[in-house]
Amino acid sequence: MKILIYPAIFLAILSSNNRSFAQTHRCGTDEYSAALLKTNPDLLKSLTAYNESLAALNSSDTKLSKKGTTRTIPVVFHVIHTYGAENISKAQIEDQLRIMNEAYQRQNGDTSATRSIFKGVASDMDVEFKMARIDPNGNCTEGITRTYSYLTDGGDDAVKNLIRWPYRTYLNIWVVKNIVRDASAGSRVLGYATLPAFTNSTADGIVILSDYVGSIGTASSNGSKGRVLIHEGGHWLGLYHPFQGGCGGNCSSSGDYICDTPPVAEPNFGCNKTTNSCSNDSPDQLDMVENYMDYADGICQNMFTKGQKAVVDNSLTKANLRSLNVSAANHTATGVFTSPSCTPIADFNTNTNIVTVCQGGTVNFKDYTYNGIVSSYAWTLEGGTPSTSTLSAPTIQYSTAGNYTVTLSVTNAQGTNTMVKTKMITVVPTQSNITTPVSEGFEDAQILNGKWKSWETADYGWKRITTTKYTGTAGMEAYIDEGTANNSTYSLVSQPYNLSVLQGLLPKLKFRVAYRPGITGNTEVLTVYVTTDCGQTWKPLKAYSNATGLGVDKVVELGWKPTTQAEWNELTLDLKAYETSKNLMLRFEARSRSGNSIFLDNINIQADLISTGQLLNPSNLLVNVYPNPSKGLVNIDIETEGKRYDGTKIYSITGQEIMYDNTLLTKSGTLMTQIIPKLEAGIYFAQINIDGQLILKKFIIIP
Ligand SMILES: [Ca+2]
Ligand SMILES: [Ca+2]
Ligand SMILES: [Zn+2]
Repeated sequence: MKILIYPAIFLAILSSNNRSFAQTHRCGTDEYSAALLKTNPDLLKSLTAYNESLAALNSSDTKLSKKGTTRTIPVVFHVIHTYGAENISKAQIEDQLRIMNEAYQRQNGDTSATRSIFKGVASDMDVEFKMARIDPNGNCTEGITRTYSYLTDGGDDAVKNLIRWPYRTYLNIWVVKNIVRDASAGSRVLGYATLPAFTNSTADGIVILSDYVGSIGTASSNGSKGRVLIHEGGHWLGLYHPFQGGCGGNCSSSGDYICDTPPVAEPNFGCNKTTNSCSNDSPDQLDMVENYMDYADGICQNMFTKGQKAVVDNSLTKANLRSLNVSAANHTATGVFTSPSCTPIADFNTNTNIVTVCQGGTVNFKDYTYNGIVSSYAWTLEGGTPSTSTLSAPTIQYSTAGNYTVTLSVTNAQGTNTMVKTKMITVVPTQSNITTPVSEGFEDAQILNGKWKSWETADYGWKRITTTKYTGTAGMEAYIDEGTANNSTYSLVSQPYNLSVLQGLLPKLKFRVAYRPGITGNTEVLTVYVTTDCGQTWKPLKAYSNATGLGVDKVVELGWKPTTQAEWNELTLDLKAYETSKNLMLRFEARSRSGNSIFLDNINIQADLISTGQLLNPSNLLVNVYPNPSKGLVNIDIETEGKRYDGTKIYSITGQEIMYDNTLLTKSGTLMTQIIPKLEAGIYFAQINIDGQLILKKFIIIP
């Protein structure tokens, strides 16, 4: 028997998938395998050797008809989440394990649905999957880890760097919200696996969508019935798709290269039991849509075959494939035949996942503890009322503005575990003491330690940098490169600002950005949001792409940084709708396209009433308004540095011009003093005009 399986099969499948199956859900294993081969040509040798080893296998070996020894595979589910629905329950994961074990031992409830033409080859695989009960550090585990990371939005293989357990010991299964391995619109990759021939210590295992794990919870309505992981498990154990090699008369060089599974021309979707996509197979059989390794609907799939079992047996008896995973020593190491009670692992968030609140508001905390039953909770809530709690889900009031740490300790008979979230809760003042106009140049090295916040603290995302800036010594970079997950987002959140002093003065947000796309036809996106309710809701003001001012539509090398001021754009947004807000916050959200960083600097909130000239940075020239507040006259000292003085306009808080004066009253060298006569009690702005440039100063007249 000569087998000819070469990487071309993966490439063929790739193009075939893109052509025919763009609108549906599918497995990403072929695409993934092709990508691995491309980046590591050495794998070809391993793949060829593996495929040739299949040649010795015989689907009709009589021992395949007998019940053999059950091979137990220790598994761990790594749930990668951002406290959303993708953080699936233990019950849903256990439901998946039950479904897998039934399928791999032909104990599934629908074996009777296997057509009589295939009943004779249907087979028990003698495989079971059991939760690891000892983790790599020797700690007690329930076989589920939970990791908070935005990579769940489409990190694909990047999630494997967040957490992995040794691959010869455990089958690693990463559960994610989204897999972006599907480049074609409309299709959704449900999962992908590493074939035994491609096994390596960093990538080995299965990635699966959270809402396709099991048949309950978030997977209850999609019809997959837990079959996706059965299918991916088949790949992990060495099985190919029945359409892998296409049609052919020789069963060992067509289809999945197994003789009791008819070759299939292209993946079968739905559940059409009359399909015969290959007519040159010998003997010519209908497509086995019941097979777990095709793409038919979950309700349609109900069988593996003896020939497939021969392949799995091969994988489970070779040390370079999967035999170490099912060894007795490994069962001891992973504790799969024990069922200890474990110390719980503390985990929590707010129940809305929102971590900002207005001064005086309340926060409801939610318990996400896992790995064991909790007998007692101990919360420490800095800045909160009450400041401690023994409830599982306390409601806490925060009355003073600031950033506060939350700590949860959980205990049972096995022990105590503690999670600390440093400065987790931001309490926003009702009225910010940061008045506008304001200019933020990110010069403060500590700016991200309590003033501004970078929501995602991963390798990627917003960082203060001194290697490039528009002015001063620092700016901000939303760090993105070719390794950043496509569509992952990173948010930079401002301090609250009191805009009300600019009421009537047409407040504007102006800021500098620098960006160049790293990939043709693909642009990162910067979206600016505002909130007037302390971050409970965010309103998008504008999403900037290359076409709308983010950068220049010229692809540059990856890793580009601006080196001159000319490479920065100034963008302006109208804030008139928010002019009464006393605690307006801004959010700059960078969306990755796996290309280049977005740079940000010089964020200004300022009045736009002044229509001519440029608002001077008040620190450039000495301007002193006094007394302020005043019961009568107001003096304005101006150090003109010899420049021309063009007078001062006074505006009311609502933006009406009250007076204009250009009479120099006193002068001493280059210092002049303008006197403003007594005005009615209220808030005013003095717009000082020096050599065509303008300075805005607020002053208050009290009765
Ligand atoms: Ca076959
Ligand atoms: Ca056929
Ligand atoms: Zn597949």
